[in-house]
Amino acid sequence: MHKLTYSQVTPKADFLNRRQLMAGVAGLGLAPVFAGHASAKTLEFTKSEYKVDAQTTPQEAATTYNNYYEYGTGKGDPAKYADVLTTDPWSVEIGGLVNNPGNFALEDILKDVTMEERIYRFRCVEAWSMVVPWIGFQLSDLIAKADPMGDAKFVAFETLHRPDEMPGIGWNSRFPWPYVEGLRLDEAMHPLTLMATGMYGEELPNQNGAPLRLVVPWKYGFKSIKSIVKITLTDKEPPTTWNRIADREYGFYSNVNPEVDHPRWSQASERPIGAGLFAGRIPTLKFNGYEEDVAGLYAGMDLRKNF
Ligand SMILES: Nc1nc2c(c(=O)[nH]1)N[C@H]1C(S)=C(S)[C@@H](COP(=O)(O)O)O[C@H]1N2
Ligand SMILES: [Mo]
Repeated sequence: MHKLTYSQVTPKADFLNRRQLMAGVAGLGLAPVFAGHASAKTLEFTKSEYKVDAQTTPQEAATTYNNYYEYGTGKGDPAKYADVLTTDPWSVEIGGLVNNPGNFALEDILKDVTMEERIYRFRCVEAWSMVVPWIGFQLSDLIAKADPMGDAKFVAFETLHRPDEMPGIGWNSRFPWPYVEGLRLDEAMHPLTLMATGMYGEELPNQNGAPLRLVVPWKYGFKSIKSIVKITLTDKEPPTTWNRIADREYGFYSNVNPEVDHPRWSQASERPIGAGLFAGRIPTLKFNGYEEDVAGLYAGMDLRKNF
């Protein structure tokens, strides 16, 4: 038998509202409900207009079925092993073609950004998907502060490389660590592109990329790089980890596209994680449902090659 957790019954946002209500009425202690997430701090944020009309993935599923190869290749490995990561203190080095480079403490970065909850679809290239209530700020806020130079065209991202707190680095020593990703500057500046520090009303669990990860909802999940320590503005397309490993399978753009199959499997449909035993596959949407917002970024490009 499966233990039914609260998040499977009521989406977390409703729960938080109810909790506020109840606290106002009777000050009830609801700590037992949080038993599984006792150490997670709740965050302050405003709700945003970016909210898909779909059933949110249960928190339990989104935090136990993960890809984070620094903690192993099994879906359950990150939840098992990522606890050891030290996420405080944390700083992000911002450099390259910017007028305000520097090494910034995360707490300072977070002082002057607008934190929002956004419920986004999330589609892994492996043909599974989730609907996640992220908490974060627009990457454009951060890049604007860095003040890109005129010749900056791309943004490169790098994950922390700390082998003694990332056992998967040793288990998979042929992998080209550290994990790196990149976006074109206009993609990075798009209002949908989020830097997340939380999900489900709480700080990001380590397995989901604490303390700071990228979320690009119209691209395959591997673009959404976790535990970022370095952001570099460049004039050349930066290398990306999965493209380095298999360039025939994982391109730089990697926009979700049901019409362009992966060389080894179809991308026409996807398996919603945590939707229940009898939930079937659902059709995959072009640009993961964000076509209206982002198709303009790729005007004139051949989307069939734009994998
Ligand atoms: N540093 C790093 N970032 C990463 C990965 C990884 O292995 N290492 N996996 C990527 C992949 S393939 C996916 S699908 C998402 C998974 O995010 P989630 O575990 O929060 O669902 O993280 C992406 N970011
Ligand atoms: Mo993925």
